[in-house]
Amino acid sequence: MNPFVFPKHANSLVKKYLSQKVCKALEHQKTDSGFTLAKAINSGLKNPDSEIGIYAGDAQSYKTFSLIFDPVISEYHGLPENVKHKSDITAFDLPVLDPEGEYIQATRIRAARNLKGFNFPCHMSLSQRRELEKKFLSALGCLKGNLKGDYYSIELDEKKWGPRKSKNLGFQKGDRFQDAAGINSDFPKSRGVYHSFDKKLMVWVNEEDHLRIISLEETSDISSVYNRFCQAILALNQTLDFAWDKKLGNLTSCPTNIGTAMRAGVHIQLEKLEKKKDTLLKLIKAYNLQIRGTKGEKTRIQNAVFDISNRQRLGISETEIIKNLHAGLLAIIRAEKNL
Ligand code: CIR
Repeated sequence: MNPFVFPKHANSLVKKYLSQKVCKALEHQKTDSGFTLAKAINSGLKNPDSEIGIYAGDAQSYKTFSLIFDPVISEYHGLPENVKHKSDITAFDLPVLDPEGEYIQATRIRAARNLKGFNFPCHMSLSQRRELEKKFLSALGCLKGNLKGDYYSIELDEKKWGPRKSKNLGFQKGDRFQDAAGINSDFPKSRGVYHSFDKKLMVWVNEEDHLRIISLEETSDISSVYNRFCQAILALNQTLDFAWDKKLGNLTSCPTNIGTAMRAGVHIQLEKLEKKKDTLLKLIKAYNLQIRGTKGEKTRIQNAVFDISNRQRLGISETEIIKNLHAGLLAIIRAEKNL
């Protein structure tokens, strides 16, 4: 008998692929750091509306529990199981999409990174988080030029102002999916945000992944945002050794983020296409993009402002993602203008 009982109406990928046979093969397995199948799938067990429902507790989870991770990855990323990942983080120029700012309000690129040899955030003790925070403080302190900035500890900020008044700088405590996975443990201890003095580079420390590196601007200049992103990643690569796999690319807590671990997107106001959802969805599909709510994942669309970003992160390079996003947004803006 399968010892894990998923909610009746759950429709997650983990429920779909955790057959009795797979369960039997994995239920007593552990990674070297002690991560188990029960911990990996707790989020899917507790949240009937999980789409995926599984998190990795360390880099080795992807190998130890490959019988469940591989089919989930294959279905989510829509790729054959034996695909090899490729990376290309090279700055280049593209025409500005919406120079008058009629549609695009902001552009943001983020990537997740986890340090090689350390447990991932759903499987970390406070002392491990403290050790990482120290390492990251020193690595971030080496950033130069336009990337130079300050680190704000959420822990100290909340101590001073209380959780409600803490500025948090966009860093939120994880949602109930992340909570059930264990990502929120000891929050807000050892959590923090680095931001460059011009506020165009942010780095979240000890969130869903060890690092979330974010380049952002309130413009539609994708090249400028991407070029800063490349600069930051390449600079951090000099001092930090990130968890990487030949086949899966960057290894992340959530299997939806592996590969480039990158989400590049815009906030775009599409008043006409909002009333022509079919046309918008066709374009989204054609360019392999995805729509999220105005305030992030699993939120509503407000004032016709869509968060549009790349859907594919595995088996495609960072540079290809940017070119594809640019082409897709051009087509979407053209369709909005023609309506
Ligand atoms: C879930 O399983 O639904 C959540 N843990 C979120 C998964 C990542 N989000 C996404 O693919 N849109």
